[in-house]
Amino acid sequence: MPPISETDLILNKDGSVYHLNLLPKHISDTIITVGDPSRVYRISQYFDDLEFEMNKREFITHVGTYKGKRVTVISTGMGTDNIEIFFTELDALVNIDLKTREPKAKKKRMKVIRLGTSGALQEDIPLGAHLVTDYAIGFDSLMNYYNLENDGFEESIARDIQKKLALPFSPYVVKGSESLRHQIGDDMVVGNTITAPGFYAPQGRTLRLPIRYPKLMEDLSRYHNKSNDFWLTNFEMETSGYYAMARMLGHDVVSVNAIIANRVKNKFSKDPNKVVDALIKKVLERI
Ligand code: R1P
Repeated sequence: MPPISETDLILNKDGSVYHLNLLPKHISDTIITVGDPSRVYRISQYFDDLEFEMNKREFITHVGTYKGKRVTVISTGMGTDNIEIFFTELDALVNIDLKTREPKAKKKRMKVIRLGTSGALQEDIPLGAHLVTDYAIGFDSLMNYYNLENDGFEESIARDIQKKLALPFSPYVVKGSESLRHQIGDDMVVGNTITAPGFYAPQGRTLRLPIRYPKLMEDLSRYHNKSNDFWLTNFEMETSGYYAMARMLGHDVVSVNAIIANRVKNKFSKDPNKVVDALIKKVLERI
């Protein structure tokens, strides 16, 4: 294999990867990721010390230690398009020799924990709950550009959702890391998460524009695959990208969600920061 070209793998002058602006030495074995850049500071406030900070676009990174364990926290902004950039560059940092531009012979398996916010699709998931995603259901188009391999169960759920909701596109269904789910989220609500390619119409919200699927939210919350007792529990905007990229690149990932809205009850948390903060403390203790 020839070395990866300068335009496929873009490096900055200091040798760091293009968007994350990080070097291999900035990557801890377990990475915590968040959507909101300000959440990086909410996490690193608990660190014993902060050894490194980087700000580049929406990718803000803090590296430090928590109770003696080295942790890298990175924000990604919103959407699976950013997750593709994040995961590809993270993987390049550990699995490609940036000097020779060749993949390393021995691949490293990273642990990545997405710590995000989300809206519940079931009445009985209360505001303030912490939900760990078992399966992600991608309504985004990222996997049109990769060859993600799915098992028969994932394929059958994807087909069933498309059929029952009469969607003009085919969603993709992908499971996260079972071991990481137990490590981080054993006492959390276990759910199946819809990843939407937007916040308003793609999640059934209407302000001024008429939307194409006014019943989307209702249909998703009522969806039930009886033979597998498979329900859909919540909406957010990144998890499918994480689970799919992790499977293809050979990493372990789990998505934990602070439930700050209940879409069925039309309720939004009075104090979302409190819910997120409780989740941050839980995750830091368990990594
Ligand atoms: C939308 O408000 C954003 O919040 C959720 C969604 O996935 C989307 O990114 O997660 P974060 O709070 O982690 O950004």
